[in-house]
Amino acid sequence: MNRRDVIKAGAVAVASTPAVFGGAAQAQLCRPEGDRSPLTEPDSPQVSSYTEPLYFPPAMVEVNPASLNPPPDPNRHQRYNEFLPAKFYVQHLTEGFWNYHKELSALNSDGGSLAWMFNGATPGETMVARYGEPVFVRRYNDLPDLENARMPFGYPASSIHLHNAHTASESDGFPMDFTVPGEFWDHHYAMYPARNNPNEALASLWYHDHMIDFTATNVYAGLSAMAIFYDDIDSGDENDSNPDALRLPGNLQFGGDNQGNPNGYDISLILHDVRFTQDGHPAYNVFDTDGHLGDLITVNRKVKPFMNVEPRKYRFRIYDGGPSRLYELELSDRSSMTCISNDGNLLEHPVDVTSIVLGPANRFDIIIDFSRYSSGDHVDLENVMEQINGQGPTGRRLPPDQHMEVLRFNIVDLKGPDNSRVPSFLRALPEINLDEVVAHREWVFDHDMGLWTVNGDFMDPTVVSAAPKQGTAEIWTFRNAGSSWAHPVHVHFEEFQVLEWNGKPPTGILKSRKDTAVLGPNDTVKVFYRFDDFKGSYVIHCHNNVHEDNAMMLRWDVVAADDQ
Ligand SMILES: [Cu+2]
Repeated sequence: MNRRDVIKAGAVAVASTPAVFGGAAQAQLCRPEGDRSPLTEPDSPQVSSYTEPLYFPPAMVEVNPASLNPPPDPNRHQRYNEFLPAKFYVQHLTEGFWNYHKELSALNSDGGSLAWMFNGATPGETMVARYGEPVFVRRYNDLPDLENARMPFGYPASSIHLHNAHTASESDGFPMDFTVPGEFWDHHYAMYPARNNPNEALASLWYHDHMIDFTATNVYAGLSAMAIFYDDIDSGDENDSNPDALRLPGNLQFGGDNQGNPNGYDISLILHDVRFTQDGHPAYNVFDTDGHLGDLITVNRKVKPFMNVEPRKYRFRIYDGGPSRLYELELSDRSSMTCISNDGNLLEHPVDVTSIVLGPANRFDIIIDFSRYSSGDHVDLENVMEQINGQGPTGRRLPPDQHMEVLRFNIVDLKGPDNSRVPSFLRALPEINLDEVVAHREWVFDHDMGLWTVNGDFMDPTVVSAAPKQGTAEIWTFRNAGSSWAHPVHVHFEEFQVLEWNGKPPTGILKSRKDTAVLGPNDTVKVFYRFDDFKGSYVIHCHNNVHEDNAMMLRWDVVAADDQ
C-alpha cells in the first residue's frame, strides 16, 4: 500500500477525549490499521525505571560583554540601539557524551551516550530572561566537521531558533542562517512584548536547532533547551511584594543536585522520545519520512527519571521536544492538575485537568499540588497515548499495564512554607479587532511524491510565499488535507488566537495565545494574526520535525507598510 492509498483508506478509530488541545478536533487523531508494521526498529536495551535522578538545567551564566571578540555589531540587528542588551551570554555547541541513564552509559567504553550539547549539557542551560532586559547570545558552532563527527546522523551545521520569541529575522534562527563548525552567530533578543502590549508577554519558550533539512536529527542529537521569560506580573517569585504579582510557585532558583533535588519550585520538563542502540547511543532511522518514534521517553534527557518534591505546589513547564510523538500525560492516581498556560502563554483563567495532550512543540504550564501526599509517597507521570509510528496517534488509550513511564515524583519532607498562589485571573488576552484584517490566507498541509507539502509546494528558501505588511492584521487558515496524519503547525515570529477550530469558537484552554496548532486529520483552524515591530524572513512549518525536514515548510516575509 503506498502513501496515497493509505490516505484514501481514511480514518477509523475514535479517540478518547483528552482534556487539552484542539477543542472538538482532538477526538479525531487516528489512522488506518495495518498500513505499516509498527516498531520495526530494534528496541532499546532494557533499563531500570525511576532510578536515574532528573537533570535540572541551571540558568545561563552572564559574561562580561568586553570579553566578546569581535564585539557585537549593532548594524547586524534591527533596533539594536533601542533595545541595548542588558545581559550577554556565550554558548558553544559541541559533541560529547551524555548520561541519559547510567545503565545505558555502562554499555560502551565512552561512559555515556553520544550527544550534541550546549556548553557541555543537554538540555542546555535555561535562558532565564525578563521583559525590559534585552539579551545577547553568541553561539559558537564547535561541533566536529562531518568527517570527524561521531554522531551517525544529523549535520554539524546549526541555526538556533528561540521558539515563539518575538524576534527580528536575523536573530530568529531562520533555517538558512546557519553556521558551520568554526563559525558563530549573534542573537539579539529585544525582550519586548509584541506591540509593547504586556498582555502579549510570553512565559515558557525553548531554543532548538532549526538547520534546513536537519532539524529533526540535530534536535534529536541533543540541541534543545528551555527559556523562561518573566515580567512584573509573572515574576517567578512566589514571595513577590508587588501587589500585582501573581505569585505562582517559584523562587527564581534553577538547577539542582545530582540526587533528584531541584533548587526551586518552577521546573521545566522537556520530553524527547529516544531509541538507543545496544551499545547505548541514540539510534535514528533517516529513511522513515513519516516521523521518528523513540521507545524510551526522556525528561530533560534522562530516561525514566525521578525527582524529589515537597508536599506543596510546583509549577511545571512541560514541553514536547519531538521529533514526532504526541503525548497524553496524566498522574498515575489520575488526580487533578491545574493548567495555567497554552503554548507557554498564561491563560485568562486556570483550568483543572486530569491529563494534558501535547504535540511536538506544544508547551503547557501545570500546577501540581503535592500537599495531598505524605513524605515517603510517590506518584508517577505517565503517557497514555498510543502511537505506533510517526504519522500520529492511533486514537486509542494505552491499557494501564502499557502506560509509558515518564517521571516519578518522590514526596519528601516540607522544607518551608508554601507562599505560592494560583489566582483565578492570570493574564488578559489581547483584543481581536477584525476591522484591521486586510488579507485572508489558506495553508494546506498535504503530501506529494513521498515528501510533505504546504499549499502543494516543497520548502524553497528563495521563494516568498506570503508577504504581510507591518502594522496589519490577517486571518490565516491552516488545513490538514490528510485523513490520517497529525501535523503540528508552527509559525514563527507572531502568535495567533484561534477564531474557529473546525467551525467552532475556542473555549477553555484553547481560548489562548498559541504558536503551534496540532491539526488532526482533516482539521481546519482559522486564526488571527497581527504583524508588527520587526521585518524580514520567517517560516511556517510542520513541527513533526521529520515532516519539516522533508519539505513541509515555506518561507514568508514581513515587509514594510509602504512596500509595493
Ligand atoms: Cu506534519
